[in-house]
Amino acid sequence: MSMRWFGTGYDAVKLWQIRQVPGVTAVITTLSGALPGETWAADAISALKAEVAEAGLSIAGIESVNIHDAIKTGAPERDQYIANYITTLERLGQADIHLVCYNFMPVFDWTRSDLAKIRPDGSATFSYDQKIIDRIDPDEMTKSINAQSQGYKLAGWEPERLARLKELFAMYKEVDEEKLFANLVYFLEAIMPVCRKYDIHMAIHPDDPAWPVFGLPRIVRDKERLLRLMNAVDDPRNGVTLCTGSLGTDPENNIPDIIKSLKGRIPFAHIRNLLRVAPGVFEESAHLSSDGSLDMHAIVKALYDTGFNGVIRPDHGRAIWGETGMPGYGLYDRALGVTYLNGLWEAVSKTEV
Ligand code: DNO
Repeated sequence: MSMRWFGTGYDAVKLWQIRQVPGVTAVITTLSGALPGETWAADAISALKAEVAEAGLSIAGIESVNIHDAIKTGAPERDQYIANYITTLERLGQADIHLVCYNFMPVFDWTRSDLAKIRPDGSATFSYDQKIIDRIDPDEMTKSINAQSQGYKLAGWEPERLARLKELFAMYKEVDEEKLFANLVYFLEAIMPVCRKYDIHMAIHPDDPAWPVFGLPRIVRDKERLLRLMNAVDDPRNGVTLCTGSLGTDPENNIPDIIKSLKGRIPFAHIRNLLRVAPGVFEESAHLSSDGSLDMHAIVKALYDTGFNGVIRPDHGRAIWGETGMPGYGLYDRALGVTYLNGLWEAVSKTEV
């Protein structure tokens, strides 16, 4: 059981606080200042490791080592960026880090229309309404997300990269689903040797939400596409971050069934609930099954039944109890999520069949 931590200077939550959440022994972290495409310095990785160890925790994995758009679009300079990525993986492997989460979403990482929707209980949460997204352009959405970030750098929303939005969209003009898929396979094949050498499990994060946004292709969003990717590069180190909150946006996705079909290929799980309000409209609920649309017991049970032994973390939390901080990543609601997930895991593992 782990929690995500963005690093000193980037995260309002402190390592010592995470250390006190029952059952949490590790963090999922990243070099928050690194831009996609950069090679990570070995001493920066060791400093991060030492800081986490100093707090009595370990690094369970990296979320994320982000992928440069040249790799996603298959631009001529992709090989250079893949070489940089391989160097970063080598250095992570040498630092005894064996799990890397990444995504292959064009231009944007996760998308939401509101980062502080007030729920009936007064908590604030992330929400999404396709009608709102359809009314605004990508530039407006970027401005709106950054305006709601409370001064924090949000993962995937690097202002440096998104300042070049028009250029980014132009890069994807000729990239459809098939091309994006082929570029992903090209990337995975190129990095598999280093992953094998250091036993690094790559865990692709599903598209969030699980459908195309702003006309950009999305290829990691349902069972069929996930299995196609697993078969295309059939190595256990080509795996999936089972993110229930992302896959769960599409009511057609049966998550326990997806978990079963991905047996052995899920090194990392983000477990979170959401409430589907109407087609294309959802909000992030508390983790509890009864608060949202997903059956969290069935999800945890499917993980248990398939022998899941990877890293698990709660996902976004609502802002509760007056906490201020990075939207989605406060301490309180995520800690409640941990406790609930630990309870489910204990119950499932002690139930005789
Ligand atoms: C948002 C996160 C994503 C995720 C990336 C993985 O809160 O779920 O930013 O970390 O898509 O690369």
